[in-house]
Amino acid sequence: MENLQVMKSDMLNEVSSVQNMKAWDELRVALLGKKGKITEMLKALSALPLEEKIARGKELNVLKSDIEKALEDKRNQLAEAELNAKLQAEKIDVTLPVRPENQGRIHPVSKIYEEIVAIFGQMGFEVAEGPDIEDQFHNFNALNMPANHPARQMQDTFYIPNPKSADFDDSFVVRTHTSPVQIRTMENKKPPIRIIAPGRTYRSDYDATHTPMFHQVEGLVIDKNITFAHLKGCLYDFVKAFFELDDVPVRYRPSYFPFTEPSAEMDIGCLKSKSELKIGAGTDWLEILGCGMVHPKVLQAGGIDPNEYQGFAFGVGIDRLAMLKYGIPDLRTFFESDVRWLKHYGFNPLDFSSMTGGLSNNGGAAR
Ligand code: 2NL
Repeated sequence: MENLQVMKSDMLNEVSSVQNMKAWDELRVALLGKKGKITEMLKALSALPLEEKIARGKELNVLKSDIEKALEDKRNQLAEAELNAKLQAEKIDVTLPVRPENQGRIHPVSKIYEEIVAIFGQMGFEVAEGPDIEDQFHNFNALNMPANHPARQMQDTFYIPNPKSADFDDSFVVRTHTSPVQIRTMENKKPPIRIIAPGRTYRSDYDATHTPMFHQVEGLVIDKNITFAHLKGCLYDFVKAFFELDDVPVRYRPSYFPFTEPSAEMDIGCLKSKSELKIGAGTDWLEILGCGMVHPKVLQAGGIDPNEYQGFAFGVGIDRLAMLKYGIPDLRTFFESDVRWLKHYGFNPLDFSSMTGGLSNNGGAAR
């Protein structure tokens, strides 16, 4: 009968010289499979006399379990080597620059948003944010727009039912402007207040210059002795910075908003021709934004004493500014997520907007 010690060391040598999973499996079958070497030896036990059967059986079982253990260790070793080889082969250098054809683009609305934040940020304004879904107090009542005010009419405002109340006055709205953010700021902060509230707003309207979701920035300044002159100076500086011009003719036309008194619309000088719109020169005027002195009732609704404090506020459409600054004719294309459109009108993500490093960098879209 074969010497089991010699046989075992031969088998262990075979196991350790296996190079891959295929060879490993073949060896496992050759040793422990149905017709494997060890299996055959175990089968042969039945022909032996009892004494020998017991002694040889013990030895064979030890051999079998040692080989099984060696095979298991080898399998783990091969699996680890295989994984390492795969990781090595699939290694990518994440520090490499993106291929130009795969590079993302910054949406014109995001670009204008960044520019506006940069301009007002340098003037000392903070950015305030609030919920898109509002109660009617913050969206309407606090802004001197009581129930039955025409602006609350169903055709403009998207209402959301209140599951806890059947009373229509308790229903919510998706905010029709970012003013409720400013009401919430007045409720929570003591003057002086200097904030801009940029964000999404919603009205039921749809054509080349109106989409049901659009973007607005409102600004609010509240302190002692704030006058209309502060408003004019602030907005004049804003339009010069925004259009990147040393001087821009501006004029204010009387207007009406429920939340400001007096109210005005600000125009800037421009030249309109068939093919072009030139900002900053010429005999035409272009409406840019609405503004005014905060109505005493609005200050009161925000918990601020109008006998002690005054404020000015303004509101400007971000999408409209983007259309103007970059010559984009149809607002609806802003929200179609067409990658070709974004490639054409979008901006390089690495061109940050700042007041010291150039607002729009290339003076236009990076193409
Ligand atoms: C426009 C006009 C405006 C405001 C928004 C405002 C907010 C508070 C108090 C007073 Cl909390 N006013 N916002 C004021 C004047 C005009 O927006 O045409 N926007 C596109």
